[in-house]
Amino acid sequence: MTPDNTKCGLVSIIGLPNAGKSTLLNNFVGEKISIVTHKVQTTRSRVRGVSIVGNTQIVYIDTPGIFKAKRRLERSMVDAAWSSVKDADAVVAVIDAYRGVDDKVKTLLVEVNERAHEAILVLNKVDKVKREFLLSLTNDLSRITKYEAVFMVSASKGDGIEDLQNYIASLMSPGPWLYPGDQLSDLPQRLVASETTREKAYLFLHQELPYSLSVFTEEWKVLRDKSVRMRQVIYVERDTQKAIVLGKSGETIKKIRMSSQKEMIDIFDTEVHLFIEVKVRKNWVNDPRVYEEWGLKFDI
Ligand SMILES: Nc1nc2c(ncn2[C@@H]2O[C@H](COP(=O)(O)OP(=O)(O)OP(=O)(O)O)[C@@H](O)[C@H]2O)c(=O)[nH]1
Ligand SMILES: [Mg+2]
Repeated sequence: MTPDNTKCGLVSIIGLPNAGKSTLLNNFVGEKISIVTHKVQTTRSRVRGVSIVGNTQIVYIDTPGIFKAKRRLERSMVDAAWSSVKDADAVVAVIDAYRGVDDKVKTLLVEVNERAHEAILVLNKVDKVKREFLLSLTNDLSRITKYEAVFMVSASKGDGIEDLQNYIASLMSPGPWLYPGDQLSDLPQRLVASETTREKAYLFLHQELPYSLSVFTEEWKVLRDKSVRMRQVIYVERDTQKAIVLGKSGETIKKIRMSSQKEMIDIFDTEVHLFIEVKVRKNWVNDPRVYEEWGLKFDI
């Protein structure tokens, strides 16, 4: 049941690629909503995750990392990130403390501070750095631009998340909740399924990952016994990339399929029979329908 005197707000999570934005979103929500890998440019579109603190509903928006975008898909991803800042009541700027401060971080922090209504600086991955380093890092950062609120957290271990989330809740304004109290995300199930397989592909393809790899869930059939028969297609742009995704005697695609299927059984809480096909589709990154499915701008 929704409590009285509710508060609500949109909070965008922004940062360079690999800073730990998606890990942070998942930790805020308490469930895996957004896929996480050790590779840059994992998140491709805006992913909403919902969290409730007392009478306050916080709607977080995980975004693609900010980088110097060249290709259409890249430009569209970066545009999605910045436009979420415009709509947000508050922005969490996430920095990888282990990586330290360089020009890219500086530019980002200044820009977020200029564009955001409320900006919060979060130093993430503090589990990986020494305390002395953190102190000199915060000193450096305070010389670049002034943030009213600075938090040090470990998104993967959960340290410092509660304080951060309480602070964010205190910034939200009175108003009705945007989502029912038990809804954690706005991703359609098909997209969740596609993203799960994309995550596994990123994890199993190590160095050889084709940048443009994409997963689409083409069939989702609920069988009489309530299990789901699912057919997915992994698109790549070249034959050589297809060979990489398949692996020697199909070993790699088998690992991807098994691992994705296992996780989906968990997520959807039912038996899943997953079939994956790898197809070459030249130039799919210039297909407007793909952008529409992901909620990304095509003409950019
Ligand atoms: N040690 C440590 N690793 C972390 C922490 N947070 C995230 N990571 C790791 O950092 C890597 C990137 O995490 P993501 O959450 O995918 O980063 P992201 O900012 O969403 O990346 P993009 O979507 O590519 O922009 C993963 O390997 C995470 O496990 C943390 O607090 N400590
Ligand atoms: Mg991400």
